[in-house]
Amino acid sequence: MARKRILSGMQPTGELHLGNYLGALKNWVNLQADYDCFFCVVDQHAITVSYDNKALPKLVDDLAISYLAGGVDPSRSTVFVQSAVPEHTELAWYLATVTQYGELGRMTQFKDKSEQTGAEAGASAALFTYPVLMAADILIYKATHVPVGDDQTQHLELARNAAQRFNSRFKKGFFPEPQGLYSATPRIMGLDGHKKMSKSLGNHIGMLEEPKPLWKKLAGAYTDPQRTTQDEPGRPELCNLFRMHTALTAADRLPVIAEQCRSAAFGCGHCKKELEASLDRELAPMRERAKELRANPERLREILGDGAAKARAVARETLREVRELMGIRGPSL
Ligand code: AQP
Repeated sequence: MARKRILSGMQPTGELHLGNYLGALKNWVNLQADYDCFFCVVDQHAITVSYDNKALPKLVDDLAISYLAGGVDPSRSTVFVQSAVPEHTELAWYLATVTQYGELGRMTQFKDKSEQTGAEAGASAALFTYPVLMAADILIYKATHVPVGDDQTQHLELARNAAQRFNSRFKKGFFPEPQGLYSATPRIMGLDGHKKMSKSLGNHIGMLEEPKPLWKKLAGAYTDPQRTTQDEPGRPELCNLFRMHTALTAADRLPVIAEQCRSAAFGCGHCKKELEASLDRELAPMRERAKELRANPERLREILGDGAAKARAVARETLREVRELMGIRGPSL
């Protein structure tokens, strides 16, 4: 039986942070053993809000380097850039015909992002239809599973609805209804504790951050708001840093750290020092791999070129079938 297929992507909007890594990328790496994986850099999503066109190409390369440095293995997974496979945008148009305007209006990410960039009415139509392109990214590979953080749950539901409607209108069972695959830490909060960790909010620790700035940020990070002094007991189950420990620190240390917090045996500074050590164990090899990849741009071009060729072969075939089902002539007819 064919292996189940995964598609996931991230936007080249800045350095990856611990939320992206613990919520999604670490999960991608683990899933490579059991799934046929497609991982893309979604550059066409990044242009839905104001962006720097001169900086974008480098951001795309940096993000691909982060995928590879984080453990995505191009000999097992297909790694590519979204715009290298133009079939995504054509399928998005077809899926827009089976997506409801009201559904798009309910997307909370559209509301959040349009607020961040000004008024909703001034937001681009591309930001509004972003989830349709995301549905196309997934369905063009007939992916069965999508590993993401929990902020993507609503978008994924829209992709499932589009698949269902397309199938019931044109061909039963044509698209799988993609399911989310969530890591054990599907939501990492920002250093300020108020919103999810986000590249654009500047409340993050970079995945490839050097030890000194990393510690500076960690030292100032928000923990349990009720614990204002070291003598007060903490609530690890509500603390963002304990959540990070669960993904990064040895399992036998977790009950010990939790108890030290609850009993106020140690303060948050102590807990942060142990987290710093866990982070360094995990991130130091990634920083090394990223340096090697940055020094070898030809290798990156080769990986992305091979990935795009593999992805395109699959995408072309899906699109050929879609056009045929929908009665669209397309370029080859
Ligand atoms: N804080 C988070 N906790 C857990 N998972 C997260 N993800 C993002 N933030 C967190 C997951 O990372 C993947 C890539 O996200 P994206 O690049 O598509 O954009 P995003 O979700 O909008 O991430 P950012 O950092 O918030 O980017 P900006 O600020 O540019 O919009 C997704 O799987 C997401 O769930």
